[in-house]
Amino acid sequence: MESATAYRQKGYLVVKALFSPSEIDALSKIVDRIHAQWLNENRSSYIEQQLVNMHSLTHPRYFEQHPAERLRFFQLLSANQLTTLVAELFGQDIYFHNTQLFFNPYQNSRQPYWHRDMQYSPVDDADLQAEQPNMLALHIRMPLLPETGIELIPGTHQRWDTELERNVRLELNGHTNSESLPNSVLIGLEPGDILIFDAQMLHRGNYQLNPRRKALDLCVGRPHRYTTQYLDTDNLPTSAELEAIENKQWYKLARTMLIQPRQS
Ligand SMILES: O=C(O)CCC(=O)C(=O)O
Repeated sequence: MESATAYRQKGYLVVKALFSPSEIDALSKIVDRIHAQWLNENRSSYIEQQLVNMHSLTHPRYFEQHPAERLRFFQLLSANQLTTLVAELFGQDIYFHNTQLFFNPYQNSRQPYWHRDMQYSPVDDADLQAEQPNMLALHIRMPLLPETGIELIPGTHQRWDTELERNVRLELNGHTNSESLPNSVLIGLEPGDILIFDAQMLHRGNYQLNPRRKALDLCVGRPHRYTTQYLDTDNLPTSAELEAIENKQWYKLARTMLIQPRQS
C-alpha cells in the first residue's frame, strides 16, 4: 500500500477529503460548544499561560446538558472510513487514547516549540529513544478550519535528534526551542483532510500563518506502558454508549486495557 510506505518513510501521511462537509459541520458544532465551555472556565489560564490546546473533549463534564451529543461525537470520531484506513496502515490493535483541540495562543503571544510529545513525561530521553521502535502513538489531525498549522521533520519517527535538533528541542547550549530547523515541512490542510503523524517525531505548531485555528486531534495508538498509564476512563464511552457505537473497536480495546495489566 502506497500510503503505508509513505508513512513508514516519513512518519506522517496526509489524506485529502476523508471526511465529508456534513461530517465536518457536525464535528465543528460539537467542538465549538465544548471549546466555548472550556474557554469560559479557563480564560485566565488561556491568557496568562498562553495555552495552545485543550484536551479530553469527550469528558462527561462537557455533555451534562447534552447527553446524546456524546454518543454522536464518539460515532463521528470513529467514522468507518477513518478506522478502516488506520487498520490498513497499522493493523487492528489500535486503541483510542484521547482527543485534543489546537488553537492559536491569545494574541499570538507565543512562539511554536519543537518537541517530541513524551519529552514532557517523567521518562528519560534515552529511554524514549530506546523504546521508539516499539511504540506507536499517533496524532490524527482533523482541521475544522483551513490551516497551515503544523511543521514536521520527516523521518524523525525513525531516528533520534541530530546535535542541532537536540540543542533546540531541549533548549541546550544557548538554543531556544522555537528556532528554525533544517529539512522541516509545513503542512497545509483543508477541512475534511486528515494528517496522521507519529507523536514522537519532531514537530511544532504554526500560529502566525493562521488568523484562526480549530484543529481537532485524535490520539490513538498501540498499547504501550509509557502511554496507557495516562489513559483516563472518563474519556471513554460508557457501556451503554459502547453498545450503540457501530464502529467500536478503538474504544473497546481502550476499555479492555483499563481492566487488564498494562502491556508493554
Ligand atoms: O498543532 C499544533 O499547534 C502543535 C501540535 C502538537 O504539538 C501536538 O500535536 O503534539
